[in-house]
Amino acid sequence: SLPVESIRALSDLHPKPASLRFQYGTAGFRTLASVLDSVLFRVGVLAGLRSKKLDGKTIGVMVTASHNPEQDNGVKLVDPRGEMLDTSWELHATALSNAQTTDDFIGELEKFVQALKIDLSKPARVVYARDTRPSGDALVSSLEDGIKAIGAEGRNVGVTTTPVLHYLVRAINTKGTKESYGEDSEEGYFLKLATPFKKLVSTRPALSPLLIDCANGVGAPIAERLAEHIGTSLPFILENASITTPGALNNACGADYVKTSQKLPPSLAGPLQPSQRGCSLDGDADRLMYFYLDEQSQFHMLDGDKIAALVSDFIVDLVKTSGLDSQIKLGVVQTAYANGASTKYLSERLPVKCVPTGVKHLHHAAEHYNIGIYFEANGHGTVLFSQATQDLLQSYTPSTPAQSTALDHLRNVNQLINQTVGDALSDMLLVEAVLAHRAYSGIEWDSLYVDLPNRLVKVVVADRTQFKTEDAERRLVSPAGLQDKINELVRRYEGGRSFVRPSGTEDVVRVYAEASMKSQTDELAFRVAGLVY
Ligand code: NG1
Ligand code: ZN
Repeated sequence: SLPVESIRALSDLHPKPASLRFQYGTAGFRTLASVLDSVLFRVGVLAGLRSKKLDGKTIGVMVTASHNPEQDNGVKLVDPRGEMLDTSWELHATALSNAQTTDDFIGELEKFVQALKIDLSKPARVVYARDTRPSGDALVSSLEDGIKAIGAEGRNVGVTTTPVLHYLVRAINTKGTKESYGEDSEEGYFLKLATPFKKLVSTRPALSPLLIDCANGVGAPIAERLAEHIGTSLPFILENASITTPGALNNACGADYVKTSQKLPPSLAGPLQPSQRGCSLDGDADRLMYFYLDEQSQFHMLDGDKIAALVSDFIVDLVKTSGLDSQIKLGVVQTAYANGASTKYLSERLPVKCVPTGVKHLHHAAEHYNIGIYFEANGHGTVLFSQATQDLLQSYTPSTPAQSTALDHLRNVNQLINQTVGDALSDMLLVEAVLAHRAYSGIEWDSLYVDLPNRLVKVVVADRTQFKTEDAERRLVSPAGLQDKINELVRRYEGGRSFVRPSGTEDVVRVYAEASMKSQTDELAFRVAGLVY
């Protein structure tokens, strides 16, 4: 039965603030750090129960608020294969976090254990980490109380990136099996990335130094250690690496700043030389944006869609050259936020599917291909190789030297990619390897297609739950009649496209617009926003 006494004693130390309602959304729980104490405690208990439900497999817990401001924090659970928490458990997490008193919490737990038939005699294991936020330490202590209350075994990884934690969960759970993912340590992670990267670029001319904007977050120390493993094959120049300066995290820097403002972070105006490649990580290093300044010092952004185009082309070519194109089916998954020009470019080359916002939707859709490539425009993405495809890559015997080389490259690409979740550092090495093979500079990569001007605006509304969508969020079904008005407006703009959806992470409605000309795009976005407001 439940260790009620231990849960009660510890739960009383972590009371839920009255009047607050929490929600496990697309990015877990995320809000002001100062109100998250009870949530962290309860997530600790829940992680233990999830582990028991899955026969003692290790569950991950990441304490981060990614690209959000420094005063925010958040927490999300990671399932045994390193993937996002199963959707059905999001509701359980929400329910448990909102129980008002300790008694309510224990009552909810008892109902829940019974309904899901959780065998409490099973062992429970939880591995956890946090980003660099000053609030992280105390929140981890609350989490540890929860892990202790349910009698689970905890392993603290300390301060690391979200993708490293996902990697560790998979590595721990596949240890000693044929699907082994590598050593279950940060060292194992560095080797997983560095070894195939060095092989991939070994036959290519040396890469010029890459400037990395670390968003003043946890990407900085992890990139610094990765650099030691990568050595001279790719020199890193780390910028915005001040992880102890109060208020610096994600402030006017990082991947979200670049994508949202479509500007170079002001701090990089000196360090970034014309023609040099630069990239930005977000606060937990799971998003990546590239950019460069041209000879006129004009800023050019290469977002998740451009990464998808670059990487897809490369993998399509390798599959073809290796002679495996009849056996390996590729596909790309995007959301409605993908630039229309990228969708057009990709659709001419391979199947493209559009799904609702949220990594879990992209990830699951990508699993339907032998090799599934997914990237959100904001720079979060990865490439999934099915187990059968990985087995095929191992067993296949090439019949020409060209096939053999392509096969080696494919194996290394497979190895280099963190397939559990979008990983800025893994994706960055992948991009660099492709650029080396293509002999592309930023300019050549950028010219694969020309982005349509686009604009994203937030609208604060009285009740965002009134906004309901269909067709992968591209059409509103509620409020009634609104979509017709949007269509009416869009028709008046050349190359116009616009859609409206409620955010899953903020209390706002987002309006996206695209058109052939910049001025028209802004006008369309603001007119649609006017309809919504
Ligand atoms: P919402 O707030 O639901 O739009 C945002 C991003 C998503 C995803 C999640 C999770 C945009 C427009 N939306 O979701 O792509 O990254 O956060 O972090 O970028
Ligand atoms: Zn992030």
